[in-house]
Amino acid sequence: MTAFPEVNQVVFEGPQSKNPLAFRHYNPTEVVEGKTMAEHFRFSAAFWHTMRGSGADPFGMGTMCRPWEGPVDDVENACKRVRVFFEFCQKMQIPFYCFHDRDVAPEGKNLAETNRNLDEVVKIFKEEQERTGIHLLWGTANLFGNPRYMHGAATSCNADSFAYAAAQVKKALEVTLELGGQGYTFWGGREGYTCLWNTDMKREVDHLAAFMHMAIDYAKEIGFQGQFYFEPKPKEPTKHQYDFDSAACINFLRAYGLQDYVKMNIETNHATLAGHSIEHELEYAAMQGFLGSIDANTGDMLLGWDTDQFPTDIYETTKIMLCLLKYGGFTTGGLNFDAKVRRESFSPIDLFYAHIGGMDAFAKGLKVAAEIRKSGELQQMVAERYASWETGIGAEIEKGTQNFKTLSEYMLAKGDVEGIVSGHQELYENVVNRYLF
Ligand code: XUL
Ligand code: CO
Repeated sequence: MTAFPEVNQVVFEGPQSKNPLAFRHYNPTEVVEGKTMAEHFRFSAAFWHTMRGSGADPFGMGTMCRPWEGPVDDVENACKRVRVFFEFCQKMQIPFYCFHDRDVAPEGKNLAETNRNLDEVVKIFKEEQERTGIHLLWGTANLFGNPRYMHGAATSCNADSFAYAAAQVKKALEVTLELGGQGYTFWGGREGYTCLWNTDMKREVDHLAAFMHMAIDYAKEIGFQGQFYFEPKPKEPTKHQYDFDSAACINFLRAYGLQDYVKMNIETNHATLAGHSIEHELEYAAMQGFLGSIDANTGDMLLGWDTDQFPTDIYETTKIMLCLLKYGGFTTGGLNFDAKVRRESFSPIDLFYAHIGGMDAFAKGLKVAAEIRKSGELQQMVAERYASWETGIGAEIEKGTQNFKTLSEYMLAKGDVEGIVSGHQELYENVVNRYLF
């Protein structure tokens, strides 16, 4: 039985290929800067979009044609869907996947039945992992969809909602461990607020930290050694999410003593919603040792909401790969396509076109980034820009041997600043473009 009879294996055919079901740049075994492309990217497919994306939006119902879906969303149907997912990942040469608990198995009458449903489906995941060699990059729990989380989960005003969320994450951690997952992601869901009049912010943020500590404690107890990630998003669904951006998240982690256990999972479209670029978010996290994983997608600059489109912009993938290479790449993390096909792209084959486009855009970005790094041109220009810190007063300030008094004496003797040079931003932009076209 095959769900995608029109696709064999998507393979690398080279830049000249016009085959829409082949890679033009992603060649998993090609070595760039000492690692294969497969090792660099650790590509992952998102179960929630790829298998559960219905195409529904606030203005219309689902549009997707998914012939493998049965008439009812029961455990049997869920198990069948898992096999389809693994066929897809295998044909795409995608070595990892991510899921939320509720994407993969239907909720039952109560928590116990829901947990049993999940266990049934997890058996199929295990079988399929063994059959294909595909691994779980990270697991997570959906703490936002059910009405019990209308006020949030860990930050809810209702203590039972917190308790239910704890029970859900406990189970999600067990399942992630069972599947050999390499990480676990916290995304805010509804952890934020819309109206400060009815909100005790301090209490909510304290609770969020307590919740994460409980998750970490439980992970230790059961022997889950995967990496925890925190995924920033500034808004949607709440107006003010507590996990606004890398800076807010890292501050939160440090303030509550979580910094040794949690790294960042950074998503392109979320960065845009925060008024940042993805490269800003990555650089900010990475320079402090918090870069964990990436949710790759892109937004639409004209729509301004979280459209979760597949990334195709080579300029952007180049910037992402420059940052990743600079900081040594992923360890436990990977590049998860938290992206969905457009509502109008309803046929199963579109799932292939979408992922091929994303993987090729990143592969091309990697090659361009490696070329830029190899020439050393940009690094040289930046080094020259900061040359005043290499010797003299600059070197002394960095060494910590200067203070306000000595610097004042230095400046009084010198009279004024010397040696300011142009930022040459346009030149930098032209240099980068030279590697692109
Ligand atoms: C939502 C989002 C989530 C997280 C996992 O915007 O990105 O799918 O990646 O909960
Ligand atoms: Co995401």
